[in-house]
Amino acid sequence: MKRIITYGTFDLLHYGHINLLRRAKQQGDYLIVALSTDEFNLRSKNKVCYFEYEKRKALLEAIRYVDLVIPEENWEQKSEDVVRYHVDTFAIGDDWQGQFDFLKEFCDVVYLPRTPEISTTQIKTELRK
Ligand code: C2G
Repeated sequence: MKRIITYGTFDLLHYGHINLLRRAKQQGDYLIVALSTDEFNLRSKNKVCYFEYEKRKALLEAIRYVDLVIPEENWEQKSEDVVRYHVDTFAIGDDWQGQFDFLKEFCDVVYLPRTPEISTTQIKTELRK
């Protein structure tokens, strides 16, 4: 069984996220999503989530491509996660191109095409009009 892991906030879940999760799942058989906690978002990603962690987790768990959701609490946990969960491939959107090449020591690393013209920031901006 080929195990894939990806990371993200996935707040205000939209079709760009779904495309990413589908593409990540297509890399193997089992997809783990490390979901940024509210604290990690606030402290390190400068993101204030609309939906709290438990709600974002429930949304992800309802998606057919997702097999397991774990918390992402810091930037440093990835290599540990890859070992602990016996991950074969780390996958993430190509807006992160090259940022996680250090993980090639532990697993394959793939950067997947980001869906253009959709983002949480854009949704929030348009809703304010
Ligand atoms: N994404 C995408 N297309 C979009 C928006 C997002 O493919 N239009 C992808 C991102 O590239 C990422 C995933 O969806 O792979 C989740 O996006 P975010 O929730 O914005 O996550 P991010 O802030 O990139 O967090 O340690 C890594 C970070 O936690 C990644």
